[in-house]
Amino acid sequence: MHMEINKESDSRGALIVLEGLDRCGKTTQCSRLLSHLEELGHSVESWRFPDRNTGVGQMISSYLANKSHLDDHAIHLLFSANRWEKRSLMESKLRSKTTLIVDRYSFSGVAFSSAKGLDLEWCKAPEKGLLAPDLVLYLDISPEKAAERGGYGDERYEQLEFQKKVAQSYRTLCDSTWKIIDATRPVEDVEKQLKQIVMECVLTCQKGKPLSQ
Ligand code: DGP
Ligand code: NA
Ligand code: NA
Repeated sequence: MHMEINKESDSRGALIVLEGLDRCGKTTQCSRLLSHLEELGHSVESWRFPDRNTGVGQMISSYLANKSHLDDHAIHLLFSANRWEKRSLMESKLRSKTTLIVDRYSFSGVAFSSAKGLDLEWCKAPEKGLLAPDLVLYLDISPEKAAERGGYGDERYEQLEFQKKVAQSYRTLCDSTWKIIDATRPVEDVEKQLKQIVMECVLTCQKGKPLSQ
């Protein structure tokens, strides 16, 4: 259950999250959405999690590159901490009317860790209190198709068998508020569909949809 933390009528930026398997096309779409909103004169930034630039982010990056090994619970909490360390900046950006297009958020945290077999509720707990997205766009592609796109790198999770488990976790997490986008369609078609949905959300937040956590 989300809790509202501002009054109706405060105009603000929108918190828009893109989720999906590795190689689903999120990063490309985030940058296209960013340019589109900029061209329309909106104040907008594109963010991503993990944010590898912080101290915690560097530990995550080293883990993903298989340069360090951490207990599954410990890395889960680091990913979550990486979102927590950006929370207050996130809130001030939104309140100062900047829209944030975010490449991965809490759902990645829960989907990837529960795919390893960690308890779902345990995985969700540290995410409680982070800002709730105004829109979750799920770029839907089968793990097999994503793998065919080529360019799984050599990071820890970029393996077909594991991605199949992640896809299953996302199916468990997904609810009726998510917009499921067919990510196997041509990039321009996906882009067009995303722009429409995003604009609607940006306008609703401009009009003063309450911020929740
Ligand atoms: P990306 O920079 O989007 O390619 O993400 C790096 C990898 O880390 C990718 O395989 C997805 C995974 N990931 C992203 N967020 C989380 C998280 O919060 N928890 C876990 N366990 N994995 C995550
Ligand atoms: Na990746
Ligand atoms: Na993350």
